[in-house]
Amino acid sequence: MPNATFHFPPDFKWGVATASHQVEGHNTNNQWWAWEHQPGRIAEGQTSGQACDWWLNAEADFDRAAAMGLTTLRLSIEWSRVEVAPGQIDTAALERYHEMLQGLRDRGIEPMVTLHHFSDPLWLTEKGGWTNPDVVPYFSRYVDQVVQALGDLVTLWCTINEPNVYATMGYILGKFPPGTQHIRTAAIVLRNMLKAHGAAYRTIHQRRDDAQVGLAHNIRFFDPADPKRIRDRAAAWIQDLWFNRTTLAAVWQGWWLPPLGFGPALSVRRTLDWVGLNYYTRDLVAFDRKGDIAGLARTVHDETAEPLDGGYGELYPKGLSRALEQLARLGLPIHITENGIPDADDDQRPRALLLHLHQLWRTIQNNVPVKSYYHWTLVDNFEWTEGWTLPFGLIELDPQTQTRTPRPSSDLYSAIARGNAITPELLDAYAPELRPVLLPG
Ligand code: IFM
Repeated sequence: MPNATFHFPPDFKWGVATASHQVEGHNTNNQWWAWEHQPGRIAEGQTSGQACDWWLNAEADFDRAAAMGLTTLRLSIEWSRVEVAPGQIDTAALERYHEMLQGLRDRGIEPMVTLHHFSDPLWLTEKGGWTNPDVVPYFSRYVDQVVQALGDLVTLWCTINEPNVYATMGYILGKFPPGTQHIRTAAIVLRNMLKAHGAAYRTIHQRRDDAQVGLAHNIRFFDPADPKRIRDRAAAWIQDLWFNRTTLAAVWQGWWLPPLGFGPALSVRRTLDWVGLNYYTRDLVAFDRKGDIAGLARTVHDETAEPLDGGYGELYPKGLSRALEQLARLGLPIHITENGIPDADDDQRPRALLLHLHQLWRTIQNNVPVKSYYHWTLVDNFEWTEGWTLPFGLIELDPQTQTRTPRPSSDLYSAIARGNAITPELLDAYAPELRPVLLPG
């Protein structure tokens, strides 16, 4: 099939994903702002500052998304703006979010709203953050306020972004606030996040019959560095259990897996109307008692694979179809809530985008019900511990001047979204080396 076009389903949606702290600017009332201002926490001592200026002018980027032909956009609500102190709601902040969501609707863009994406109000941190079991009712109380205020404009709700990443980075690797390295605390945090998800699921449905509620789960593959070494296989299995399996076992099967516990998780069972996949890369795992992964292992990379910039991992598009096939077993609609790579000069992104979307197309042909794809991200934004050094945007941003410069990938993505297909012409124009790979013969 040397000239085949890969068509996506007629109702498929194309979008981009963002998060409040990464784009809004001046989120001074959360734990990330405090963390950024401690010496040595962020690459090159950078801070989020004005970020992408969305609090004042998200609409300019909504115009860009609409001009690209995108039909959906995922953003998050900043808890620390909405609930400035325990139980104290800032109605002006909710009004601003309402205005932003109306702005998306007016441009023909359906919003997906995330309720928690890594940032916590400082008052919550002072109460122990997600280690405190009271976080479950606190989160529901905040969610209830948001759904009352914004529910007329939102159907797609994402309760929590990547609970596994939040718990791993903040409580095992110590790279995110609060910088803890303690597995038992990480397990408490993840368990509380999943309970909070379950409670929020019910809260949202109590307010809105039309709501479709899910969470964004990051799947990362942990394959043994040497499949013949039983200790590599065991170390990979443990990482896979912790990172990939515990979350869905709880919120879908209704079962706590170690180290979260062992036994029924009835309060959170079946609390998904859809499942979100954030997919980026995979690790090869070598058993190593002196390794940086909890004294269990170290990560190595496939020497034949293309490395991603900034040590972000390896280019592994096949992982997208592997992850989707795993999620398909849940029997739920799937949204790809994030996928992208860091690439300042855009020399890798067009190829990576085409390879990932080809894997997506193949998976959809096998009747896996994927409904939408959200590229991470529209405009370079504040990449947490990596600051501004890992640019994921289709559009380049100079955070000092707020100048935006579209990268070639933004035209490619726009053409795919508008045509709802990958055509041979796009392959030839953006990654001719892929033609023999994707269109052999
Ligand atoms: O920027 C992050 C996002 O906040 C969560 N998922 C991964 C992205 C890229 O690292």
